[in-house]
Amino acid sequence: MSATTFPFKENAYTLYSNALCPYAQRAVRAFNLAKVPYVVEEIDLKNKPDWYHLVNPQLKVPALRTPDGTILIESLVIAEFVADQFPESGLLSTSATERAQLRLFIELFSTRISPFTYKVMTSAEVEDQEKAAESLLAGIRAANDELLRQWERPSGKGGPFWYGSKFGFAEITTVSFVGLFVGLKHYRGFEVPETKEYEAFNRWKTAFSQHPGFTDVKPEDATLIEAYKKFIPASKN
Ligand SMILES: N[C@@H](CCC(=O)N[C@@H](CS)C(=O)NCC(=O)O)C(=O)O
Repeated sequence: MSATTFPFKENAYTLYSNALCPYAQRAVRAFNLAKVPYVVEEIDLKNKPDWYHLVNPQLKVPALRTPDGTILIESLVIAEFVADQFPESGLLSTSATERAQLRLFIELFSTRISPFTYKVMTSAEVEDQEKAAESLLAGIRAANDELLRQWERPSGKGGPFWYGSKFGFAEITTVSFVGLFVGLKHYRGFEVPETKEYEAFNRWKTAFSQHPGFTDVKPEDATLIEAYKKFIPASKN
């Protein structure tokens, strides 16, 4: 018989999540940094509970049930909801211009960084891996240049985070994808060069890598490497 109800905590935020999912980590970081209490319902992606379609018909994590029973899906939607619902957290600017500028940075990760991160891992042929790595580096250089532009703006305050000294919405929505680079290094020997054109990106990465907003949620490197095995084609492994 199919499920007719699903677990949630009354009068609380219930986050359906998976600790290894870089998208779900956006939602977790948003709640942690906004200092809003929530409960996690950990979803085993290899063996999803039969009730999960009632929460998210797309069967993906993250999903959120708010105290009034509203269900939200999609990591960016959830992270933005948390920032907007708790404006005192200061996670996201209320200026339309500043939000648009930040949106472009997030978009860069969605279109020019994370797809190629996965492609470097999933490509079987070395030639395809190298092509994907070139595209990935171009995306990282674009992010580098966006950081430089932002740090010149009043809201950038010279860095090292998007909003100066504050680990905020830019980091909440992007750092888990840089976290995937652990797999790239292990399986493909890929590293971001230490040259001038990557200097701002590396400065940003060094800063967020030491911040609890990143470290409190990041799984152990060995756990990530094991999890990313699934992306590496067996014949070339
Ligand atoms: N666009 C979605 C992507 C979420 C996503 O792809 N989550 C993965 C895990 S990282 C998932 O739940 N996949 C379903 C599965 O593994 O069956 C978001 O931003 O929330």
